[in-house]
Amino acid sequence: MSRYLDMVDEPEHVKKLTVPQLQELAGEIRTELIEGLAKGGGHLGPNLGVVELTIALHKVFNSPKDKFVWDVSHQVYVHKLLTGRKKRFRTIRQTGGLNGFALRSESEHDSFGAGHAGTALSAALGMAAARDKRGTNEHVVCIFGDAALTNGISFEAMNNLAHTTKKFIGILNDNEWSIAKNVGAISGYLNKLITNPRYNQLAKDFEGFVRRLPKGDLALKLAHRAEGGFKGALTGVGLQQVSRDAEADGRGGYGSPVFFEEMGIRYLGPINGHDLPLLISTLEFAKQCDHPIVIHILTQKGKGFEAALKQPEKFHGLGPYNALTGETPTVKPGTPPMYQDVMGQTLVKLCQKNTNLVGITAAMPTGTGMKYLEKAMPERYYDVGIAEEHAVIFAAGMATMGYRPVVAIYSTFLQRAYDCIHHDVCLQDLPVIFCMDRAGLSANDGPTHHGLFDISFLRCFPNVVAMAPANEDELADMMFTAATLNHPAFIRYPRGTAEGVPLKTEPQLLEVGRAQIVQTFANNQKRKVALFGLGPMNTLARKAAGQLAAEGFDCAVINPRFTKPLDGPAHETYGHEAELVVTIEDHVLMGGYGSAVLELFSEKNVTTPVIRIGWPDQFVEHATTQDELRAKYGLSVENIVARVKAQFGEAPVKAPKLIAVA
Ligand SMILES: Cc1ncc(C[n+]2csc(CCOP(=O)(O)OP(=O)(O)O)c2C)c(N)n1
Repeated sequence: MSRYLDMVDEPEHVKKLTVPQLQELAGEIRTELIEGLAKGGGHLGPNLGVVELTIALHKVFNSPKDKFVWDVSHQVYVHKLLTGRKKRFRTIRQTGGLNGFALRSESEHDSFGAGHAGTALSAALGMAAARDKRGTNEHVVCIFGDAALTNGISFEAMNNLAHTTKKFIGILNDNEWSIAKNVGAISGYLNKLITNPRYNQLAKDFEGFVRRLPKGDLALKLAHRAEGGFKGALTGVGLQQVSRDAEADGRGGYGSPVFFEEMGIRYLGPINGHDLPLLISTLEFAKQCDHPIVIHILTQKGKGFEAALKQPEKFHGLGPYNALTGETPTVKPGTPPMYQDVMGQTLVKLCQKNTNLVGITAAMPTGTGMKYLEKAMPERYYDVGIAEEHAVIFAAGMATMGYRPVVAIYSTFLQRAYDCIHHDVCLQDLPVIFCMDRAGLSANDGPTHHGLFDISFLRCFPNVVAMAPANEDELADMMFTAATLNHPAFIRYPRGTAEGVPLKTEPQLLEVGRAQIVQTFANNQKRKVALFGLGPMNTLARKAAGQLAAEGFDCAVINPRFTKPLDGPAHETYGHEAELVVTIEDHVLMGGYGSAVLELFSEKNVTTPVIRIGWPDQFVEHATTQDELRAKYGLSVENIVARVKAQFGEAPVKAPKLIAVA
């Protein structure tokens, strides 16, 4: 039997279907999501939750003229299916395939790119302001989650909203989950709002109202009731209710929409976000509003897939799984641990001995490994929500009171807190320890998630101690060392499994600014090459050294450990002794570790040629695996060997693509 999904490829096809047909389409889309993502993984749970919403949006609005702005945009898979990308859907997050987020260059229907949380309200408001300025009439619809709402930028936008435009539609997609369970006062507030019996009654009245209207009548009725009618009643009830409910429970009342209303934003809801006819009617209503409006919809993350409903955190974003049972492959025995787990378990150990240590995460307890501390010592653990700037300044505050906060944030999300690192931590020289997970390539998430810039943006700040462990054991040593420092300390380590080296029972103190000489020159009269491999790239350096030795080179291998302060003597000595220096880093070349080496060489008059291996001056795309991108961009043993040989005038055995220095 043919499916509606087979007939639907563009928004105009959605518009042609009746509501019952669209309801069937919703089921088919869920099946496509569950089956289509099983092989490569992706953000299954969030997308299963927005199926009806996305269909309703395309039924009611006219994309790309009307603009949809999705916060984080990990929930745009259904939107991709309905906007001409259905045939390529199963390539999502794979090499050459669709990106896992909204991407302006991918489709005219992706009006704003994202991957980081909290940007949608500002971007959408900017679009609305531009529309008003140029005098056109398109709608701007901003879809943001209950966790995205906790982000500071969202509030900055709301503060600015009502006096910037009169025409703005916000959709608060509330599923009560961030990646983990949503935390904090806003989440508590939304919960109060949902459970407030009075407001629920109001939502029901509204549902009844829109449902009773015959098709086509809605706009007319609403136009007639524009000021004194239903909308006014909503506001009135909301405002009145505050004082009454404050008396009722003595704590400031049940939730009331007064928060939004006081911001000048009309609040509507909460309504069932899986009720397609109701969504369609409500969006039609919103279209007529002459006032900024927020529609609060309640959805279920993982709706339609039992396994995802049971484990919303796991199914927020995951790798391959069984499309029937939701089971994921078991980890093969002997697989090295994940860096994030080593960080979390080490932190617990360190906390047991050092009572000044505390852990802070910005809504990523599992991704960063902070969950271990949460479980072991909940009183030493803080989840501040999706609020990286706050996390950093909060840590700075704790540091002034004698604590050693360990802030674990992905490298890419830490960019959000750049000024806080400068102004609140480094300038005051506070001993905050930053564990920067996902530093380096984050292959299938793509450019929004690659953590390729932190060495550059950190090493220009005074007081910084910046490190990169070559393996998991060294990560533990660096965390231990950082806890003894009286300066801001940054440790960068990559996504995924570690190197598989044994962990010492007790971490060891490292000398700050001292590199590790992994292999010194043999002094065997062969051509001397010094390979400086930073972090896990040291494995590449060692492998390249092995191959080069077989081809007539005398190689030294150095593990720099510190990008700031650099080990001046080690770099100088090996720089002078070698005929060629190679630096290798999982970071952009511009301003990175190799650049720091060049600066040092320039100061110390080391004139030996330097080949820098790293990422070029461009945003690197997504791919199925890290290895594919590394091979493409020359972060491979093969390319290192070829470039060394080319430097000495030897043709490479095979000709890999040589990457020019940025
Ligand atoms: C600045 C930033 N910090 C952290 C993240 C990681 N992250 C991605 S989605 C997400 C949760 C979003 O929750 P919500 O906004 O409620 O949307 P839902 O997934 O529930 O639909 C988080 C924390 C991010 N993308 N950006």
